[in-house]
Amino acid sequence: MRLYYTPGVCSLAPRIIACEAGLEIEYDKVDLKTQTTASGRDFVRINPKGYVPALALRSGDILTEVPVILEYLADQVPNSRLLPRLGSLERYRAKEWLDFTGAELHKGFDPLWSAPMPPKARQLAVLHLQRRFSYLDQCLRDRPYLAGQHFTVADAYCFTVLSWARFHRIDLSDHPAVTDYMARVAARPRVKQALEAEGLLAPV
Ligand SMILES: N[C@@H](CCC(=O)N[C@@H](CS)C(=O)NCC(=O)O)C(=O)O
Repeated sequence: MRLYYTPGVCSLAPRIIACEAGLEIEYDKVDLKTQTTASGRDFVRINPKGYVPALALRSGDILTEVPVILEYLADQVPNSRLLPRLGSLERYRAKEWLDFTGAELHKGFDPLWSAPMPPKARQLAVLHLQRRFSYLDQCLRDRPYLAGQHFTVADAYCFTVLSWARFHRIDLSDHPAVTDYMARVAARPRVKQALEAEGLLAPV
């Protein structure tokens, strides 16, 4: 398999899961501006949607969309607990978190990437995100990970998206359970491995 990625963006989530699951994957870096890959491929021919991540399967098929790629990767290693058993309520809970992360958090950040942004519009976008963070904070007060006691694909995605708060200078100090959660996930050895591979670990 080959993952098309850009450092630090949402494609970090599948890399984290590949590391957590011990999957052997090739990586090809995408320059989103030029739509070319480090290996010289035309990315639009790989994913006509023009965004990362895209996962090339051994069959030659291409999978896109973060939640789908994460589910596919977790299902390659069914005993890894990265997603609960297919058909169980716990599986739907984990998918509920995946969808919340995609639709409410990931897309909540979208307006902030478009520069320049009028201050009022930025303020509204941040306020909207802060409401979602408050909900997240309540949920994380009684459990270490989104879906319960075990780290799942939803945590890889949520951690990746929440890490953008620092870049956008969004204060998370009103959400202590969220900041503890971020530290907990960042301390996982395989998460560190993924961050290091994308050059995202701050020098000590
Ligand atoms: N719905 C897509 C969203 C992917 C997405 O927003 N990717 C961003 C990086 S986080 C991107 O490549 N943006 C470049 C663009 O849209 O041109 C998914 O779940 O994979």
